[in-house]
Formats: sequence, structure tokens, C-alpha cells
Amino acid sequence: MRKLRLALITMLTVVLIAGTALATLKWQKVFNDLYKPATDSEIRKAKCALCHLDDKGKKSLNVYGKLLQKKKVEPGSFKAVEKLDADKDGYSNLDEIKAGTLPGDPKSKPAKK
Ligand SMILES: [Ca+2]
Repeated sequence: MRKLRLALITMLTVVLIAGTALATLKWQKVFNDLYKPATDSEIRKAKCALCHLDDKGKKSLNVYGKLLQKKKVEPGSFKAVEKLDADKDGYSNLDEIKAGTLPGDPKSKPAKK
């Protein structure tokens, strides 16, 4: 009985982690299809860290990820928050995405013109 419970808890944990990783990959695909960030941009290098606090996508969301948290995985969700400045660094999310910088990290921002 105890082994069964442990097995069930392990399975549930695996399913939850896999589900989270798959969700992150879906978001990434929609984002990349919509904005087509350059392959050498910070956005591409950041991968999951575009929306998460680490590069594995397992930890909690960053400020940009939180804006998208309750939304559907579709292009309109990104578009709906383009004019906002999630990390409050003075550049809108869209300006950062166009520049290839991270809209959820105030240390990453477009070079001044
Ligand atoms: Ca910003």
C-alpha cells in the first residue's frame, strides 16, 4: 500500500513537471512564430528565461511571464501586453522584443539610440 502511494505520488510529480515543461515549449513556439527573434538575440539564448526566473523553466515566472500567466497560449496574449513595460526599465515589451532583449529582466534592455 505504501509503495503504491509512493508510486502514485512519483507519477503525479512527473506528469506535473512534464506538463509545465510542455506548456513552456508551447508558449515558446507561439512567441517565436509571432516575433521571429534573431537566433543570436538574448531572447533566443534565454529560452525559458524569457518568461521564467531561471533557464530551466521550472521555477516561478518573471514579471513578463506573470503578465501572460492567466492567458491562453496564442499570439493575441503576447500582443495584449506589447505596450506594457513588464520590467519597468523604460522600454515597452514590444520594443524589447524587437531589440531582442528580455522584457522580463530590467538588466536586459535595448541599447540607447
Ligand atoms: Ca521593459
